[in-house]
Amino acid sequence: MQVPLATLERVHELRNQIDQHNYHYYVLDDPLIPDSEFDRLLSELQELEACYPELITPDSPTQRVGAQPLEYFAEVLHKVPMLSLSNALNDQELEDFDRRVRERLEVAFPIIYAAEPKLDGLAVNLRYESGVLVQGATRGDGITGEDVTQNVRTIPSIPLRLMGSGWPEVLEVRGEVYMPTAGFRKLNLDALAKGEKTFANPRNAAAGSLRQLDSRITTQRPLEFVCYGFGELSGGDLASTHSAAVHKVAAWGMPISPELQSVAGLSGCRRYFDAINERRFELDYEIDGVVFKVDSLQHQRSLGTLSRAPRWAVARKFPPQEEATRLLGIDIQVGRTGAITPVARLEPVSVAGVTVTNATLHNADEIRRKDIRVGDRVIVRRAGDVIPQVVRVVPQDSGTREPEFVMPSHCPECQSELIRDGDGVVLRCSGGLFCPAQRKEAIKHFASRRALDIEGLGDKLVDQLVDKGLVESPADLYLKLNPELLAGLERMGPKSAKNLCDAIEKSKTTTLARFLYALGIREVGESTAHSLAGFFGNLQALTTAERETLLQVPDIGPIVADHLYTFFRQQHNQEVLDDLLAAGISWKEVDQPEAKQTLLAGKTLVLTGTLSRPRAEIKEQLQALGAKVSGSVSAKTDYLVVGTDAGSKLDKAQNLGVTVLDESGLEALLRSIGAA
Ligand code: 9MJ
Repeated sequence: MQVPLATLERVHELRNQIDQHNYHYYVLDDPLIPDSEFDRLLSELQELEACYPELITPDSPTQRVGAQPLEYFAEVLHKVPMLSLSNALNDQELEDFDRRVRERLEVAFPIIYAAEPKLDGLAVNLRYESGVLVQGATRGDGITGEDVTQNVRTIPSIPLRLMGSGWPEVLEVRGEVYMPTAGFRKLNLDALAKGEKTFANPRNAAAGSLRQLDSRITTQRPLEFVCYGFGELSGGDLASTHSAAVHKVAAWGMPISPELQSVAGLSGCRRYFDAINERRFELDYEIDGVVFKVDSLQHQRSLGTLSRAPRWAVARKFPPQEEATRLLGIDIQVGRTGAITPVARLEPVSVAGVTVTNATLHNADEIRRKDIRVGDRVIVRRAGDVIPQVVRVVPQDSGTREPEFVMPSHCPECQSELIRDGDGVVLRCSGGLFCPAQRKEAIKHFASRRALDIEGLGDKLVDQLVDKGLVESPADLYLKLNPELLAGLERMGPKSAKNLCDAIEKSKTTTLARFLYALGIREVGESTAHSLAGFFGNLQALTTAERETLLQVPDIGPIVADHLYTFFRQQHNQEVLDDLLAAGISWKEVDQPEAKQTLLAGKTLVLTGTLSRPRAEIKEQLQALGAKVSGSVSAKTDYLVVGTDAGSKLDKAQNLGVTVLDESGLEALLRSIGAA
């Protein structure tokens, strides 16, 4: 059937429009039209292609949805080998690298390096011929990889054809396919809910998703791509520096790292490394270091490669986050609310520069699932500020192992019976504040920085105070301690005793929200405490509130309402409150103008991108107005506040129809309620 000219033109027009919108949505993070309109364009193209199948080309945007499963991956021979990187594991090795480069090039001036984060995913080669994606291949051994064309086509940020003009006839773009952390978490949560296998880390998830014979599975996985290099190039040239070449392909629609920078000399490299290391856990994806590449391509050519790695590049790796060590024993820890956690006592090991001697084992089910036994060699992981955890057991050589660990039936601290929580996983000590462990934790929480902030009252000191029977409840801190008594304790001189007494005195002036948080009521975190303070305005109204009233507080559901109601009805807790107030704890009653209550109270905001004021400051201001500030965008988010360089959160907010405010919008909102 002859295709009418008008149809042909429309198909071209639709493809151009869809490619443009895809680019704005997935690469620039800045969509031009609502999703519904995009869907309409795509459906129209699909319908036309269904009527005239001869119009379907591999670079049509309809071809991203996954194809028939393969039986195996074909082999791809890389014409230009895909190199790996040599590592610099410490600053000295980075210095050595820079010196070797300068010596080989015989230059005295500082070398300009292109600096990029080192993504932890899977290296791929994308081959474009006349601007059209014709092949995607994994690195494999660097010489032969696997043909994963069907799968890379499903990655929305990878252009199926390049934008603009002037591309080399053959252009091989190299980079990393990776899975952003948020997508990885969601994938694992969904897998858990379905009883399926989870992935150990985003790298494995990316690799497992890209090496799927069925690309209809790959298409459902949240994969992304960044370009950081090139393979074969013919029939055209790119630029004279690495960074200019990368920016050139970016202009043709290729995603590149927003962190790519040129830096000068060793000192520039060090500064870049420190800056990225600092922000490492704020990034939306996992990285294991940064890469420095001699920026001049001419210099790269004269340096050449050494076996499998170029002499012109180095990966300055972060210290490893996982180490092997021996499990010496399993202790039982009793938390503030009585929750029992098995804790691994480890042979001390340095993980990413911090000595780890303890790690959480979560619960008895986890110990059983991972088959962890005392005496085993185990892998310990530290990520960000979270408590180290035992990831798995290193396979043992010898056949003899200790017997399986058995959880106790009674609290090791107070001998009260341990009972299973509602969900059946968590064991809890039934001793309440009779249990010294719970008493200590309650006092530590009360004094912690975000609660009453008693400086100098450390964990060890609280342990001593409780063990010696000097303090039984938070109120005792105010009623029973004095400088003479404190000075008699271990590691306490007269000066620190006096300082501590001053800090205790100072903590008496606080806010209602801090006070509520300090009480350590189950499930009442800082944000809930702020909501409660904003809603009730005073303690009396809260302690006498009925369940129904509590349920009217924004973000408080039946479980938290129940915890609150029960807490304030217990004679013992009422006494604690009375004692604390009698000890002189006080706060300014906040009167809430009508507008403040209605506009932001109970609203959930998310902050993203770089803002002109410290995030913590904005957060505190919003919370004081009764708003909740959350770390991730969901359907429950009321406002997303975006600074510069907003990333995937903006994307998600727009998809969910969440109101997006820029900083001036937020300031206007605050002014309108008299808060700015
Ligand atoms: C990663 N993984 O982010 C290279 N890489 O360059 C960056 N890997 C690389 N560059 C040459 N940013 C070989 C590998």
